[in-house]
Amino acid sequence: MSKGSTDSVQVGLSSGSRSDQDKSSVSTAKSSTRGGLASVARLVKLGRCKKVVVVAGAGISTASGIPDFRTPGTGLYANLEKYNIPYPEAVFNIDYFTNDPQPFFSLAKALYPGSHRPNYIHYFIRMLHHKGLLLRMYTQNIDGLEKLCGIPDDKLVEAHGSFATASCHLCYTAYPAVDAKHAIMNDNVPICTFCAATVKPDVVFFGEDLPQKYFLHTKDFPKADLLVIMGTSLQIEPFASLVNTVRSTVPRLLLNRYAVGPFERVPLRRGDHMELGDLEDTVRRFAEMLGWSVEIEDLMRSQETLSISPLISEPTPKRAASSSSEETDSETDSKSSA
Ligand code: CNA
Repeated sequence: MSKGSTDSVQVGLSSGSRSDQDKSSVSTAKSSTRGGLASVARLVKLGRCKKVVVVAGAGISTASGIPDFRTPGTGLYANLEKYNIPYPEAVFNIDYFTNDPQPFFSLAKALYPGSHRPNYIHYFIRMLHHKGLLLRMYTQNIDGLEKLCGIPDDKLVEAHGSFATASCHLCYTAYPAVDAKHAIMNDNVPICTFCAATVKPDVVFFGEDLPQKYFLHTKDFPKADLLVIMGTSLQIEPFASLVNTVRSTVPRLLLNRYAVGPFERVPLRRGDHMELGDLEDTVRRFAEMLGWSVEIEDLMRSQETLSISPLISEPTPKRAASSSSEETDSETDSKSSA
């Protein structure tokens, strides 16, 4: 991962951007515009959407018990007093980290993959792949739940990095991720063996480059025939602007608690749809409309069996509700570097 060029993560629209709380009154009025979900479900059922791009954020993981950034009351930004930092974004600021890595390490302990399970929303996206409809998922999340639910590596762009690898924040020398995790979880600071600076998981901080894979977007977004945006406030650039790079005729569906980004516009752009409310409820209704509910439940059961089996050392893990298409899915999975 190259770092130091200009294409870096930064908080977009810092002046004039509104909090989720501010948005709630506006959004409620617009929630039923254009029949949202049903229109898009109809397009999918008609076979009009075969190259679906999903753009996601922290809101897809709140149902797994991981707080997002900006939800008033429960979001991490509302609960940062314990980290003793001057402003919320400091926790992901690389200069701040250089001086004091503790706030990030404290947060990392809570976010490290291992203590949370994927939820229905993750499996819905996996089902899109299973049906051969997922062109790519672009996630801002660093919790690793997309991989854990079985979305293969070649279908996934973790735009803000992950805890799967670690390196020195100064000289970028690679450091074993498992050793970094062990140190952080035990309140120690992992130290670079080359230059003795602090090691950090390869989560992208403000001011750092996005992973090379992120640039797949230049090919994917012009090809997409449906864009689904889920659980993000679209406040962080350059990620947020991706949603404006699909062709103008391509339907865009926002599933979120509040209207965000271009969906705050009144009237909505032709082809834009949104369904506002609790994301898991919405996704369950979407799955129902598509006739996928039973398959998703089966997929969840089989995947949970698979991922828990190694932990309990079952020699031959049994899979519930295996089907021929599931086999195809698994073949893809095995190619994944995850
Ligand atoms: P954000 O700014 O906190 O926005 C989340 C959005 O999701 C908000 O608009 C919420 O209203 C919405 N939302 C939350 N819960 C629900 C729900 N149950 N139903 C419907 N909508 C809901 O987070 P973004 O992802 O937009 O910001 C990008 C940051 C957040 C990335 O850099 C991440 O690394 C970072 N982050 C990631 C995680 C994670 O990996 N799970 C957790 C917290 C923050």
